[in-house]
Amino acid sequence: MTTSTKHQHLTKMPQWKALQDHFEQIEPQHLRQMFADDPDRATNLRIEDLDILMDFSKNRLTGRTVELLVELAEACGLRERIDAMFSGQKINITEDRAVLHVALRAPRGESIMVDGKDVVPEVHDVLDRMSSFSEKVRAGDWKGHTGKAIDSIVNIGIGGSDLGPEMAYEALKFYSDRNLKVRFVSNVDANDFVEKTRDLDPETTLFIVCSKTFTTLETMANAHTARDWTLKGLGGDETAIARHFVAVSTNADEVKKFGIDTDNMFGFWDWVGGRYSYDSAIGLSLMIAIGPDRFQEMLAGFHEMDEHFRKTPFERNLPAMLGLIGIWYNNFFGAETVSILPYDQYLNRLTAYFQQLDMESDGKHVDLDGNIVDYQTGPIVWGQPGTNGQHAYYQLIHQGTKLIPCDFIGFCKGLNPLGNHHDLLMANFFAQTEALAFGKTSEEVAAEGVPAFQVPHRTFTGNHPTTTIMMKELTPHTLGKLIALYEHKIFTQGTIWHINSFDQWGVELGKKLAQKIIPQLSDSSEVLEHDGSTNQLIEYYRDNR
Ligand code: G6Q
Repeated sequence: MTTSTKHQHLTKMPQWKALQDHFEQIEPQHLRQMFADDPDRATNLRIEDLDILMDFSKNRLTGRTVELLVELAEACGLRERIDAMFSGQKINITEDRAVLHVALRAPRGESIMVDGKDVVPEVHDVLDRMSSFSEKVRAGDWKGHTGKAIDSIVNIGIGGSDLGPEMAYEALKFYSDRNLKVRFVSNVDANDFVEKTRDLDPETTLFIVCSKTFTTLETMANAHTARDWTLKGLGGDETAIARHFVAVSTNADEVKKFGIDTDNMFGFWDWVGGRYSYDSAIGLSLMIAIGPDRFQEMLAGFHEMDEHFRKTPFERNLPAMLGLIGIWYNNFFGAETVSILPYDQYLNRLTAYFQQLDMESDGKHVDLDGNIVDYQTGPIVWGQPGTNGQHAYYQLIHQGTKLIPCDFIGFCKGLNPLGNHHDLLMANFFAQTEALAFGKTSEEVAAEGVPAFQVPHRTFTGNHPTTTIMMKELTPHTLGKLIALYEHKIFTQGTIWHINSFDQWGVELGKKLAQKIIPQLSDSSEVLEHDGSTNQLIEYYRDNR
């Protein structure tokens, strides 16, 4: 088991103190002034690499801030931690596991060792099996029980076994086979299963049960309901299950118990965290939708970003800088949240996905040595695609009292050229970061002839920080780069905070309590021994269910 390296307390480090002192100088400055003082600001505070332009000049920082943040990253051992992750060391110390989502996109022929075994050949074996299965389904050669081709795919999973594939399917829908219906059932609420299957035909529906453990309550409940739905629709013949169910799991025993032939099981490994798993077999539904070649293009995009993260000096390193900018606001400005705003409708599930990726990874209050931290860790992540948010909550970002750093994500080309829609979308994209940074002074407002009583209400203070990430076009390849960018951003921050970004003990307690409550709901003779509030709520439910 790898223990954490000897660690100096974060807030006592000279690099941290230097940033605190520096913050005192930066905090009173306005972006308006910063741009006026430095004509090269926009060109100096940006990184262009891997066909990505990341402009961070509209942030409340200077070149000196970048230097100090990079010094902090170095002092916190970011370089060593990256090497430890990429070389398969067991950096997930509370679960004694390696953290190797980067191996999922390692090209054939590379080698990454875990416990003396090269894992890359196994990754490619599974990818090959996924590819041939996907091709069969896409070509109509995989027949259902009654001999009909499959036209509907239902992924059953939750959390990491749902959010990633769903987000990526939505993101890459443009590239998907439109003859296939692809659905994602996750909630244990029956409304989810019923609504997602109401127009599907059991004869032509394939369920992919995705669960690393194959014991998750919600997924197993939905999988059993799907089994009943299939058997009912196909006359009750148990042999139908083999044609209509495949599993993605690390738990072959439980898959067998459920009745799925392990020939129809696609494996992955304990060194892949759920929320980092959609580029493993957990992405099978996506691969069927977009085809194996496009899936491979996506993996190549991930890998490009992995290599960039591993090899590029931090001041030119996209994920490292994105992470360090986040540290600057989270720990020095005291910002509680970060808003991620993709200007692309296909990315409508991106922020929900990043919410899990970030908040489950870095939502920790104990450091790697078991000490309670005395600094802030992971931010609250939220947002939805522009321009819709502009007509809803952007008001608070512009004129509220809270500091909300935002990431704006946009593409130069739209996938569906339709009149001037894309220019309209992007005009808003550019206008928002400009308005947020520079605002509108009361003098400017008054000069427009606005009545005096309205002037304070119509003034925009500006100085609201944004980072703009632009790519040429949304493709499988660019999606891979974008997701890896945020994966490594989160890793960078977790490293600075000296926390384990790869466990999630916080979800356990609620799960255990739910198990205890299940029998109490239907059996009124079960004595309730919760707190007064919980007892009262359960009683109300029992009386009215
Ligand atoms: C992700 C989490 C969690 C997990 C789900 C589903 O990192 O561990 O979201 O993915 O609880 O777990 P199973 O895949 O085991 O069903």
